[in-house]
Amino acid sequence: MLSIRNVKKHIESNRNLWQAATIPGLKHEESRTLTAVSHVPKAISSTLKGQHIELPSWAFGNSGTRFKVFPQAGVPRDPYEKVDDAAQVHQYTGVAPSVALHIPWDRVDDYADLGRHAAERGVALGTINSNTFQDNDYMLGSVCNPDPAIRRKALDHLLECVDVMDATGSRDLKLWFADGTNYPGQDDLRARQNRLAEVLAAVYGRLGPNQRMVLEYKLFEPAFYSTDVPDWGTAFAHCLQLGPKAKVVVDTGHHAPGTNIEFIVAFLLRADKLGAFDFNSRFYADDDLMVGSADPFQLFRIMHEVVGGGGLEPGLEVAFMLDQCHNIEPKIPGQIRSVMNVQEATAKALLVDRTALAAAQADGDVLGANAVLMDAYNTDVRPLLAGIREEMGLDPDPLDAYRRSGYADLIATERVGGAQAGWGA
Ligand code: RM4
Ligand code: MN
Repeated sequence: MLSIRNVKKHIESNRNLWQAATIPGLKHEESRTLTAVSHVPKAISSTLKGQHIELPSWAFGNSGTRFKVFPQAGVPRDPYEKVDDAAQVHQYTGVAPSVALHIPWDRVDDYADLGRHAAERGVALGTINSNTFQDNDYMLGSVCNPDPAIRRKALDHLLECVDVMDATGSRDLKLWFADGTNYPGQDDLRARQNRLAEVLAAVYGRLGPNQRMVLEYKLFEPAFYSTDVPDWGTAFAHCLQLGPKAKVVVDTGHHAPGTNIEFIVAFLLRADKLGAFDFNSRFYADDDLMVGSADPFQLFRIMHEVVGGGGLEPGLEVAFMLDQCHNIEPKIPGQIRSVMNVQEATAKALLVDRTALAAAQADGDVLGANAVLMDAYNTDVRPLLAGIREEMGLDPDPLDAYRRSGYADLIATERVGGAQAGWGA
């Protein structure tokens, strides 16, 4: 068992050095020696080494708000170049070995060829994201639209996505529906649920034995009055009715302010219905900022529930994905930073002394239990992760290694001409 005690002992014995680390000018190398990998149990370091964080292809394309998209130099022009950029993130972090595609943004003639290209770069194609929100026909909804012909069109797109999964070998189809209404009375809320259930059942029936569908909910936007899959309860109820191959996606930006997301995570894990995360940060609504940037404590609390619920164990098959947009920051370093933020939250969650926590909880020791959690959260795990990277043959500082590689200049010089990718290509 850990660990936090050992780490604490170690911190104690290095108190002087530890304090010195806060003095400006101390070299990275010196502070890195503070919490060495040797101070945590093997099980923790091997879990961290085996972590799998999936990257979204669209994070590498141009994005912005409805007011302005600021293009960046070197942005990919096609899915092949998006895969190249995603592979950079994996090259320097070692824990981002797959990239999710968005159809039709990432439509190619030959998916097997794109898969080979990814494999050559050391990554795999991951989750297939459907898109039923950008066609003129979908103004009043896609799978919940009152017009059966439009529902059929949406269903055909979802079935096409499963064809893509067959070609790419992807396990998961991610469904997010922009469906909803803007005005009371605009449509029949119950009828829309029936339409949704009907389409979901048709897609579910098309899934192969090793394929799953993961259903994402979102409180509002683009619809402002009612949304057809607005919360985890609605997604959970549909998934429960569909069967074991249907699970819920928790996008961390898709809740009302103040929602206890870790409770949702704990609940879904307990019910074996947590399929995936879409990680990002929000201050206000669905901001799609870098995960762990707005509220690292919340991310830790989520990862604490993941660890407690066995969500990091391979058998549970929870997909950890990023769903972000880098509107003003460079995209590849933005993804690297995000992966590191998830790693840090995971490491802290793994450091929680669960035996001490359980004992304090059983004793009704409110402050003691809280202290166990806070001890783990307040541990600086950066030296530990740097050491783990070194053991994996990586540079301990992924962002600096990427910067030194010159890749950003290379793509800015080489990727001239053509249309830069964005939401729509
Ligand atoms: C949605 C949702 C989906 C993502 C799209 C681009 O808000 O989060 O996961 O595919 O945005
Ligand atoms: Mn999402």
